[in-house]
Amino acid sequence: MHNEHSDNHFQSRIDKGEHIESKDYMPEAYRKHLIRQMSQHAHSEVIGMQPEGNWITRAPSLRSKQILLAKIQDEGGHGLYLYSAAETLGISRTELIEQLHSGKAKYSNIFNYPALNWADIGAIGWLVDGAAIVNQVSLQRTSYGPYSRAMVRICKEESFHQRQGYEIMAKMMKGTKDQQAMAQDAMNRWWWPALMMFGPHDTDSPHSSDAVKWRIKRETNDELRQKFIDKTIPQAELIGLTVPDKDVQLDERTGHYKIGAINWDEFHRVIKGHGPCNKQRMDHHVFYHHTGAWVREAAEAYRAKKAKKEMAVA
Ligand code: FAQ
Repeated sequence: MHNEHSDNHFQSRIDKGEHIESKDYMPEAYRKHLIRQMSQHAHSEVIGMQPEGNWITRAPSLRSKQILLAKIQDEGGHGLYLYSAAETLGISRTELIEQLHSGKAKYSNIFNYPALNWADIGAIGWLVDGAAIVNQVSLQRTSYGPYSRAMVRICKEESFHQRQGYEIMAKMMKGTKDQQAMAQDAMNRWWWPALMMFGPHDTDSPHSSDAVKWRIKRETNDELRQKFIDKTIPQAELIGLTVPDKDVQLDERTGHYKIGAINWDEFHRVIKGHGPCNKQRMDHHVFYHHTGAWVREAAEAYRAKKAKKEMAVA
């Protein structure tokens, strides 16, 4: 059903701050917008397990290994909540994965950079999860009910992730000169890509006007990026790290930090598939998706057998 009356009623529900649920009327463009964003969010969580997974066997202590394992496991779980929430919009998991493999669906720019050493695990937790939280806290108030509820749960786990990363960085900054240099080097490499996670500037963001009108986005790309910058620079200074930006300065009048220009050429190159690790990340996902086909088949066979048994009892 599609008519002007339904669209007006839908928009008035959004304007009143009501949640839209999966069986409620929604314009097709709203549904498509959500499938795009939520599936890309889900893919990011799952692809995001790769750079960190690389360090599980090389974590420097049993404690740090346990913490990293728990964090990565959470990320897999976040992907599952988000795929399930996206499926309530009438698309199957199989289609979503096909879109990832064909390149139709993106995932976050940030996971196309390599995790070269243990300090990178600190930088990922602190900066990448830190940026993710700022975005996701805002998305807790997004207009689509299943997405909003997934975000509430994800945010609780994400704040532990950010602290895991900051603890690693703080510890390294209290260590030897070499450890301090490693932490600074990781900060230098992850700072700018983390700022790009919030997407292009508002003036160059094609999806923002619909997203704001439909309250999918409650704050804009630039507003959220600024929040992250204002929160993170004092954290860096507290442990003795330098922000790799010669133009950064605190505007005493507004209380906000001003930063130098972001390299948008790099951002576009990376999201078009030409970052340092795009090929590696996708090859890995495709390989294990196919290798794991028997697990999905076994789960399906188990489900069918159980359903048959229940039918027999009833
Ligand atoms: N990377 O018009 P806009 C995590 C694309 S957190 C790649 O501004 P929109 C946790 C965008 O898709 C990371 N592509 O788009 C974790 C669009 O292209 P399309 C995931 C990007 O949607 C931590 C085009 O540029 N979080 O995984 C990016 O209104 C550690 C134009 O952009 C989320 O996904 C980017 N950064 O705003 C896991 C949050 N930015 O689709 C493991 C939910 C933009 O037309 C370890 N998503 N593009 O082909 C959002 O809030 C929004 O989708 C934005 C982009 C803000 C990311």
